[in-house]
Amino acid sequence: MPVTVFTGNHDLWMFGYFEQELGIPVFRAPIQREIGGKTFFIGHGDGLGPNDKGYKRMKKVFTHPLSQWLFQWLHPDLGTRLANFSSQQSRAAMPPEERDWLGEDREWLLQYCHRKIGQGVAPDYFIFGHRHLPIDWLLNNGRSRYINLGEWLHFNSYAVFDGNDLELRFFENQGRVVGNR
Ligand SMILES: [Mn+2]
Repeated sequence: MPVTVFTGNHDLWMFGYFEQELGIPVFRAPIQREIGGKTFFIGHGDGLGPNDKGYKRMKKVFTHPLSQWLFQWLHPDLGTRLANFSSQQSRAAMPPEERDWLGEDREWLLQYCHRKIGQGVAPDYFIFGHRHLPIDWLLNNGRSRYINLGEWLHFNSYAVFDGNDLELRFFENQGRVVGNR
């Protein structure tokens, strides 16, 4: 089965291993693809939209070769501890029971989709993760949909494209999709 990986905020230091050893393509920025006559705009979703300025700054630092060079001089005991700490910080920032729809003005990825549509990018599906909430939202051009895949730790949610339409599903779990359709 072909696998494609999109790096997100937990994978900023994913380098060539998947591509070189496993032949799995890795994308570090959103891509657009046509699949079965439908158009898809796919990405992880980190650092997109109007806000999240702190993360955008941090991403610049983390992806800079100088920071990566400096980090490799830390003793692995310290480096691993630092990496675990920073990763837990961001996971704890949004516990599953608090993951409610924030409203159209506070959902950054929704705003990102609308901005893209304003720029003439109007795929059938915008597909993101990162928000950790299963979302299927009809956008304001009346045609494009913002799909958020949710996540696998609590909701077990995923999306299936049957060649005609795309649907969010839940594996062995009663799930709820946030939507406006
Ligand atoms: Mn993320």
